Amino acid sequence: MLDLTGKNALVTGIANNRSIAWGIAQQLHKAGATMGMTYLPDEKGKLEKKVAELVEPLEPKLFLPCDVQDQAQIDAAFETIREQWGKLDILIHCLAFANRDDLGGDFSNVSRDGFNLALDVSAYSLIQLSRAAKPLMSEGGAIVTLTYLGGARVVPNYNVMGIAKAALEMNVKYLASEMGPQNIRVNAISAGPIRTLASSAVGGILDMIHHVEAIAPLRRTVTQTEVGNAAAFLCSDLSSGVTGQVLYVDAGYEIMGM
Ligand code: NAD
Ligand code: 0WE
Repeated sequence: MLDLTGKNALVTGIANNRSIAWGIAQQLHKAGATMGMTYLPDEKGKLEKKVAELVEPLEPKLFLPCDVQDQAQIDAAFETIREQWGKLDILIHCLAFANRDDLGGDFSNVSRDGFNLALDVSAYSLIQLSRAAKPLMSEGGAIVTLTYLGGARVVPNYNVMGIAKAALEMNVKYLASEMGPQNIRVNAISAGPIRTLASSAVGGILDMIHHVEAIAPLRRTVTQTEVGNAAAFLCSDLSSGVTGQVLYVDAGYEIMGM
């Protein structure tokens, strides 16, 4: 049985009710996990208030600001987790960012700053969060991140985010190797395209979704709930022998060659 009772779970990356992180948080909560969330703080605190209202039904024990570009915020968040919970069992890394201008046009036009930003927020952040979580995962743990096919194949316009996801997927393997002896498992879910705040800001996402609906073996796209269920599996004892893997939750699209 999928049972996460007694497990403390920290979920990053909830921006609204379409966020993949929200789908994951709901399924972890349903499986009995004790919930904590982090959010990206904004100047006026408007996002913070909206996200706080959204997550309320999951009775979060922790709700902490965490901009991964600010190591001090990560340190403060994990210090609070240490004080309040003592141990952490589950970490969900569900965030990415690149300059909008870098998600289109000629790939070779990406600037050094744009490249560094995408890799910093979208790939290095998994190392930062895993490093902070490691001493708190004293009874073992599960770390899950979100990736996309564009990190393994060329997807038009995904551009610098593809390089960031390639780095992220390799981070998963090196972290899994380092942390395995402490029974911390590290895996990624490669989700098919889903309409979210991040993906909707990208031109042509609907066309991509229609393409997947035509080609994928299941003839549809996947939902946040389906990604959440896969995450719950990867965070539970049902996957106790699985680490360092990329699990495609994409209605089968990845297997197709034509
Ligand atoms: P989303 O916009 O709901 O989530 C992105 C999150 O990243 C937001 O909550 C945002 O606050 C957070 N974020 C950005 N910069 C940050 C920073 N500096 N510090 C902390 N948080 C920051 O969109 P989503 O589609 O749910 O994306 C979540 C993850 O899923 C991303 O890693 C994305 O690459 C991945 N993914 C998305 C799809 C898709 O089609 N939507 C497919 C595969 C993988
Ligand atoms: O990882 C992503 C999206 C990541 C993303 C989106 C944005 C839009 C707004 C990162 N940074 C930004 N910055 C912004 O300013 N996905 C997997 C969704 C996605 O994005 C694409 C896709 C798909 C699918 C971009 C081009 C092509 C396909």
